[in-house]
Amino acid sequence: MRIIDAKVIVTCPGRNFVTLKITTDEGVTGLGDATLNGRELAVVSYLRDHVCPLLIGRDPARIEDIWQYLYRGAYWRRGPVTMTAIAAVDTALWDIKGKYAGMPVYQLLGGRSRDGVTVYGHANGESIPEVLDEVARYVELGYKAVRVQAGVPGLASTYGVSADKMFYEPADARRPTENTWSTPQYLRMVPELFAAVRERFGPDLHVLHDVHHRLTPIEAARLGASLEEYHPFWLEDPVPAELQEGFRLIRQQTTTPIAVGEVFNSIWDCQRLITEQLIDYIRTTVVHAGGITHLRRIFDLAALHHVRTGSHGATDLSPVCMSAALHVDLAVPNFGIQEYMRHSTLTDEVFPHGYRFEDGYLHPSEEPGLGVEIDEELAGRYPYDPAYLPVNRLTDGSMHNW
Ligand code: EZ4
Ligand code: CO
Repeated sequence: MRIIDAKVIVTCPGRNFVTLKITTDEGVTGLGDATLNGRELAVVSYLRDHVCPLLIGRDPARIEDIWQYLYRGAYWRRGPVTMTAIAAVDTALWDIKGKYAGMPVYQLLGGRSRDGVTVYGHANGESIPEVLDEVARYVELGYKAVRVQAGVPGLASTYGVSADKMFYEPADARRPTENTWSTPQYLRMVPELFAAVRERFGPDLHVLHDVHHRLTPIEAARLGASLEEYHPFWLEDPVPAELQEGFRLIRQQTTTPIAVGEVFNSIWDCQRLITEQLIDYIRTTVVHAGGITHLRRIFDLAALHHVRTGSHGATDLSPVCMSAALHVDLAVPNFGIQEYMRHSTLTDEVFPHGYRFEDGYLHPSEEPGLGVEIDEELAGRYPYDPAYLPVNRLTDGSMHNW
């Protein structure tokens, strides 16, 4: 079998998605997500100009060899653009292998380790009572786990809070929206939010929260300690992780579980965090961490060190990535939880897929491969529309993490 075509498809059914489609001489096709929110066209060029020409004529069955060829062969290793491009190729090749074998991809990864994939949804609101009503909506839908994000009193807008509740979309403007940030006001609000959620929903619901990289280690330690009595499922991205050492300080001060990794691209970004047990959940995902092949490597390292998985699953990760993530989630021994932000109906129409939500769990498709396709005709009707993620400034105007 040989690869005869590798095509990059850019579409914007409400938000931008980049998809790689690989075709073999036997007419088997595979898809890989290549979406890098706010920087999409860099990956498009990396694939179109530098990777697709190298794929033609290769044996698509040699997934590991092609991964190594693209990783080592670039000379310039790692980084979000490179690793997203490699991920797209890798994911498409797993899709092809599954179709060729006549099996869903999770079977090729060792078969199911569980009945379904526990997912968490996003409840958000400007005020705490508004968030509680949103949590109720998710509980009603059957979710066992919910992430809670509330507006910070005194600040005009905050990460994680949006008007469109079910389809949160932060990349919302042609120029980055400017948000304002105040750590003291935020640190007062979050324990109040958790107290209110526990009071209304009791002890069983899994409650998560995303700090989105906006604290220092000592601030995160204080927040983690102040939430312990409400036993959060996890505190996500408490600090930026370029300095992996920073997590040790948090760890020494609180038993609140820590999750990090949605912006990581490789095992090297989390090696120390995992081997020194400085985190509880690793959030790397298929599209931004080198595909199924590399993600599996990260998750295996994590399994050795009592770290469980909690892959990123925001709306900017396409249904192709979500399908791939579910196959990995179903198979790995150390699965923890999967983020699941629903895609819009239009996105689901552009990417017809067989995975389904039922009673708090997602179930991957049983079709051969990943069980997701792209309607190219429909995709073609929605051309690329540039959109940026917001930026954050402190009240005095200093740039901060968004
Ligand atoms: O801000 O995916 O946990 N989820 C998140 C997301 C990220 C977006 C960035 O593109 O942090 O909402
Ligand atoms: Co996050």
